[in-house]
This record gives sequence, structure tokens and C-alpha cells, in this order.
Amino acid sequence: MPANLTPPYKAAEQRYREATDDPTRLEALNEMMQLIPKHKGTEKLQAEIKAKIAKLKKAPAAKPGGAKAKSLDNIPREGAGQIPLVGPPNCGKSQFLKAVTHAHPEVADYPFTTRVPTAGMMPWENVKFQLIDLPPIALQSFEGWMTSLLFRADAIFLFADLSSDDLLDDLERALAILKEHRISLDHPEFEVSDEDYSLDEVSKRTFLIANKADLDEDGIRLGFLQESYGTKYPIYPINSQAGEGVAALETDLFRSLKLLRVYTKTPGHPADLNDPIVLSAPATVEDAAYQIHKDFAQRLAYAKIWGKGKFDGSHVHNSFVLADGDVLEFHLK
Ligand SMILES: Nc1nc2c(ncn2[C@@H]2O[C@H](COP(=O)(O)OP(=O)(O)OP(=O)(O)O)[C@@H](O)[C@H]2O)c(=O)[nH]1
Ligand SMILES: [Mg+2]
Repeated sequence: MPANLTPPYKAAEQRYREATDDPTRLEALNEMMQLIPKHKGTEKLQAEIKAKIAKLKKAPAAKPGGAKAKSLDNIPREGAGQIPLVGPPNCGKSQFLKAVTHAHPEVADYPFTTRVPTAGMMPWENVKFQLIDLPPIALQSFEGWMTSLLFRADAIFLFADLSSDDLLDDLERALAILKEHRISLDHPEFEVSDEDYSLDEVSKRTFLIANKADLDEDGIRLGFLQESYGTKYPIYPINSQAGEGVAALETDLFRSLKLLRVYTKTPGHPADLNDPIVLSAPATVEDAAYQIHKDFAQRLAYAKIWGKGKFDGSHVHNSFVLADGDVLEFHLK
């Protein structure tokens, strides 16, 4: 996401992507049009929003009582990021979810076991990421709702099966199917420029899980994977049955998403360090207030701050840029 799209714009875009009916979509698009920073870098995106508004205004209203579309993609976002588990059949996506969360997806030693999404929370330090187990990415199992879910993802965990001699072909096939649905999986440091940003295409930062590492004892298949994908993705050899190899992935995920945690306190009381507000860096005092409540940001006069390299309790204004670990005490107008 381009850095200069503001939190209110992003929130409106999120509402657009999550909308399941046209009036809500139209309302969100109008809001996005009002909120989008107006400069050359967003001209293409502005034109796209305008075109979508025009199209929706022309579209006939849905007939009341018509069949309701399935909305399997509609999983409310929780925690510090929503991360779908993506990959060919039988590579251990459900087993991974089972190993790192409290969820109980069906795991079986044959392909096409998973048919509907299952969410689970993966804890890391004092934050949690929401993982979503999906049906495999294959022609016979790919459904429309998966596209919208993947469009909204904060990152992707892509799976390869180290027990299979076909792992490279299987991965290539899955990536080609995603590409057909205008989803490209990219390097974690890849940033989409303003000019390339479009509501109809996405590029997602991706972490490649080389699963079933226990079944590749000599590391030969891992070597093939590294040769083909090592410059494109960071690769994590993992044994999902034993839950081994996950720590490096979790730490890199937090860093790569460029997240930071700030804590709030009320006067005379310490902050609750178990309950951070998680923000995308760079983030300001106003962004933190906005995350608590939209109105809160508008009513904010100033904040007091505690943190590394800061004088305890010094006053800061709304545009002050926060660091991971800062503690804030909000004062309203
Ligand atoms: N040895 C070993 N087996 C694994 C590992 N991860 C998964 N498995 C096994 O691989 C098989 C497939 O696992 P699933 O988690 O159902 O695979 P999936 O990717 O969810 O499959 P679909 O739902 O069909 O897409 C099961 O028999 C698992 O027990 C692993 O790390 N090591
Ligand atoms: Mg599965």
C-alpha cells in the first residue's frame, strides 16, 4: 500500500473491499474519493474510483428476495494482520494452522481436504496474527470468494511440500492460477508505487514455507526450492507436525510488515503492556488515536509520551511520529 494513503482513506478502502452489496460499495467509494490525497501519484487510482462509482450508479438495483451470494470470504479481521495460507493440495496448510493456533481444521493425507476457510490466531510476543486456512490453489478448487479474501490479505504464507518431487511444478501451477486472478505474490520488501496501485490488482508480500522439512532429510528438495525461489521469497523450512521452525518466520513477519506497538495509559496509572495498539509504520500520535476511535482522533488536543530516547511525559502533537514501544497518554479538547 502506498505510504501516502491516509488511515481514513485506508479504512474507507477496507470497507469497500469488505462490502457485500452495491449500496455499501458505492458509499465507501464516495468516501474514498473524498479522502484520497489529491496529487499526481494517485491520479490513476482516482480515475479508477470514479469509474467504479459511475458503473455502480448505472447498475440496476438488486432484486429484493434474490439469492444471497455466498460470502465465505467475509472473515472479520482480528489482530495485527490477516494472513491466508496458500498453496497446492496436500502440502500441509491445515496441519500448519493446527500447529500454531488453537484452531481445529481437518487434516488428511489426501488432497482437497479443505473446502471452506478456517481462521486461527497465531500469537507472537504480545500480538496475534490471524491466519486463514484455505482450500488448495488448484483449478478445480479455486472459487471467487478466495480472490476477495486474498485481495484483502496483509501478507501470504505460501506453502511448498518438501516430501514431493513435483514441488516446483505444483508451486508454479498455483502461482499461475493466482496470477490469472490478478494476484501476484512478491518479495516481502516489494512496495507498490502510487502509479501502479489499482483496486483490481494486488501484489502481496509473501513468505515461503518449505513444509514437511522432516521428509527431506538430505535437504535436496529444499536446495531445488532455494535455487528457483530463493531470490524471490524468504524461505522457512518447517515441520508442521512437530511445530518446528516457526520462530524465525514469526519474527520476520512482524518486522517485514513494518508494524509497531504503542501502549496507552490514563493519568496516574501504568500502561497495560499486554494490550498494544498495532500500527503500520510510519505512524503518528493521530494514527494511534484514530485506531481507538475515529472521533477520538478529532477530539485530540495533545498526548504525553514515554519511550526510548524521550523525556518521560513530554508533550507531543498529533503529527509526532511514534516508535515501537512508546507509551501514550491522550488528552482531549
Ligand atoms: N511428515 C510431515 N507430514 C505433514 C507435515 N505437514 C502436514 N503433513 C501431513 O500432510 C498431509 C496433508 O496435510 P494437510 O494439512 O491436510 O494439507 P493441506 O495443504 O491442508 O491439504 P488441502 O486441504 O488438500 O489443500 C497430512 O497427512 C498431514 O499429516 C509435516 O510437516 N511433516
Ligand atoms: Mg487443508
